[in-house]
Amino acid sequence: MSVLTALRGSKPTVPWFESEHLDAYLERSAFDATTVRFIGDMARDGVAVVDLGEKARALCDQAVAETEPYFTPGITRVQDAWRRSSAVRHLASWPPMRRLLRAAYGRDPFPFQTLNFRQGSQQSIHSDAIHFHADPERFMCGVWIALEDVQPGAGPLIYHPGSHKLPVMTMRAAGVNSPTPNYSDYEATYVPRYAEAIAESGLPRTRALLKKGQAFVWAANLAHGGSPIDDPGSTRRSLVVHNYFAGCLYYTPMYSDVEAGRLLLRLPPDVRTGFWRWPRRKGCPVRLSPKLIAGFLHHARLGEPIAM
Ligand SMILES: O=C(O)CCC(=O)C(=O)O
Repeated sequence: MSVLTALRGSKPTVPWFESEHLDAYLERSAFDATTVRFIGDMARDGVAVVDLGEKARALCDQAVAETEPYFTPGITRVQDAWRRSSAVRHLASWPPMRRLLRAAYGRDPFPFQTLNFRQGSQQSIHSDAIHFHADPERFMCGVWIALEDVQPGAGPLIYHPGSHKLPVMTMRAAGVNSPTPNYSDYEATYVPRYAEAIAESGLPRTRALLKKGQAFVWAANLAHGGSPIDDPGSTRRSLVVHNYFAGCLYYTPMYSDVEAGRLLLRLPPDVRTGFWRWPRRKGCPVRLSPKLIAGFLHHARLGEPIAM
């Protein structure tokens, strides 16, 4: 895409903060200092920390109260609590965050999934581009909100600044030779291969010790995960909001053969409205199989958060 085409108002095919035309975009946009800093942090590190303010901090307490009943023994995370918790829905749709994401990506963001954690997740290092991705690529981001101050022993989020610039690793690139990869392939092949690739990159690892009401935004391809919990019994209450952007194709790379063009498509809901955002390719709506639509409708009809 030429700089003129890129700046003329049509939807960008690369998020602005990852674009070679970023300087021209910033020059023409006259954003305030906070937005410029946010975009600069995303461009350099693939992450940015944003304080959501006092009203959001009050909502953090409400989100904890509204999700606590789901955390029965053995349950470590609750998916899509936004369907029942107004505090989770409000935090996931926080307008200042929406404005920052819109400025950094150049397309309208929409939150499509929430995850609540009570303790540290201890998840292996990964890029979200293996769980949720888009065409054009990289139009996805995570917003991790601290619902309480994160203590060093409570398994803080860990990440590798700058790793968003590495090539996106697909299942095939990780060494999975199957047209229909599955979760075992992810654990047995992707996770160790991805860890190797990050070690080979030499990028340092950092911990995110956030305060309640701060949000940690990561680019689609940022290497991140949960560190071990050193203080057993400690809580690390957090809300992760996964966002897509308007007018893209949405799919699950872990179950796709990206190189062969066989994508497991998604029909993501928009948390702000509860309605679906139909996937589009080059501006046109794509056809989804009736089976796929039925699966998503079934999940929506139940309307219950999933406790895992
Ligand atoms: O909260 C964490 O420890 C990790 C969350 C995460 O990796 C994710 O939601 O993709």
